[in-house]
Amino acid sequence: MSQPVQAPQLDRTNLTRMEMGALDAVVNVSDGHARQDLSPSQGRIIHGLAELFRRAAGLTYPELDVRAHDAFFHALGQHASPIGSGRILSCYASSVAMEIVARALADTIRSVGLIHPTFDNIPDILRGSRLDLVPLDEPKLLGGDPAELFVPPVECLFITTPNNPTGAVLARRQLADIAAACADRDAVLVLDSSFRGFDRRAQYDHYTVLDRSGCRFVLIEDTGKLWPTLDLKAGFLVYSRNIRLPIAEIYSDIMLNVSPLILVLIESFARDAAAGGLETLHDDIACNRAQLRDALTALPVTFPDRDSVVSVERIRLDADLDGRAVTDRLRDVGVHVLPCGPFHWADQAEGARFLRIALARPRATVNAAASGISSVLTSML
Ligand code: EGV
Repeated sequence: MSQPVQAPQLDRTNLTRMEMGALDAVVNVSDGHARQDLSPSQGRIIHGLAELFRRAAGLTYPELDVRAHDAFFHALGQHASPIGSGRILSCYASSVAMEIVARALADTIRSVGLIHPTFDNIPDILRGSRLDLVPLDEPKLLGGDPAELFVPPVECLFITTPNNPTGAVLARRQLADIAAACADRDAVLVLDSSFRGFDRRAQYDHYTVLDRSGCRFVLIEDTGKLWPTLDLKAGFLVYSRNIRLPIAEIYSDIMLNVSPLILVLIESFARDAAAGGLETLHDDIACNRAQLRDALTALPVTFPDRDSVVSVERIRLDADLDGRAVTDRLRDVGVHVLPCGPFHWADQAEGARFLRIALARPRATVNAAASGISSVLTSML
């Protein structure tokens, strides 16, 4: 007799769908978007929004685009970025930039070495363009011999730095060595630096290092993680002169321009960041991180990313608890966090004991999350 067959459904849950489920939560420390309060000087920028709108309407798009690039890249130490060259393409979001890069890579490239773990929409986007992925373990990537990254052979390396969720940063020396290894092999080096604004150690001038190496490179930069602008943001897709990939062509399949209003907003927030706003942001994230760690000291958890200063924090469950089970129980009490399994896109079990907590939130939200985590863990032990 035939049974009604439960479709052997692949688990299509991904991190973003969990984040969507948290958008109406009482305590949402799920997504990595910037949801903290505006600082006083940021509040003044927003207060002047009508004037910004007039300025955006009165200048040409290329002018506004270059002004936003100039303010943003210089604020984050990227002084040798190709501002004004036409090789910085503004996108609605860094994920849109990534989709464009993936499609361009697929023109001539099959195999991509991708940092492991990392946020799961990156492997999903790359696989969407039928690229074959080889996991590159973060410690090996950030501290090992670059030659080993090409065993098995890959034609492209994709590295998120600072990484999400670990906050680990690719140091200048290692970047130079990896870029040289790519140049030797004519491989493309793609960096996703969406979280660099949080970490001074990631703000050395990457473009100087990459230009010197002569490698083919793509950088994806992001304004979206830093400032609480209600997701008014842009991703910037930057590429080397020698890229030999149809990036500009595919960009034009997807994008004409971003909103001029968003460009003037980015310019204003970037100038504020350069004039002390970045330090304020770093202090606020550090304070939220310290509050979270302090609130959980009595529990059997550890914080594996001791040096991380990005706007997310991993928690390791040292008791015999599954991250997914803890996430579910937390959701029942209105606290939304991410389980880390899906970040380990090639081996989810590796992430089973970790949770990720977003820190770009008002202090009260982080404190509420900490007390929810504390009581749920206590009840599960
Ligand atoms: C993070 C959400 C997308 C992503 C969030 C993120 N996913 N764009 N499909 O923006 O760390 O929570 O990167």
